[in-house]
Amino acid sequence: MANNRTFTMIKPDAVENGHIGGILAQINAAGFRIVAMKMTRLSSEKAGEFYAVHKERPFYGELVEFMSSGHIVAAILEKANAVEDFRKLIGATNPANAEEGTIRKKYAESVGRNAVHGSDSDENAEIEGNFFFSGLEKF
Ligand code: 3AN
Repeated sequence: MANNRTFTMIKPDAVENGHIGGILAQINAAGFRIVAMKMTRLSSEKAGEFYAVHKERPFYGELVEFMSSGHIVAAILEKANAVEDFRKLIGATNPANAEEGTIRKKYAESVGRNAVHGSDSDENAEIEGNFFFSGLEKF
């Protein structure tokens, strides 16, 4: 199968709790190549834009506040079947339902503070990656 790409963020909870290294090691061990990566912080305006698809959901305000509360690490990852395999690696949105050994099972605190983001489709991976990275920043 041809390689394709997904987009991830290590969220403020995991950055603050010192899990950048552990999460990146698990991502590398699972065979993903890092195409682009940066540590940054979202303003509430930018976080709102990134999560605009969830605007009508009851947790939107909480999500935007949390995602702009601290630093995040954004990255584009490449591998065969990247989107689906990465979602398996991170586990269910709610860590209480995530399988043993998944990133969210190990590092997430709750459904809101759930350590990592993973794109849900090839199309969104492209949109989300382009939200953070220019063509000159992707390798
Ligand atoms: P996923 O990130 O697993 O695709 P989505 O797309 O349903 O999950 O939700 C987007 C983000 O919104 C999640 N990563 C999580 O941080 C947050 N979220 C989802 N459900 C809730 C909830 N019930 N309460 C607070 N935050 C939530």
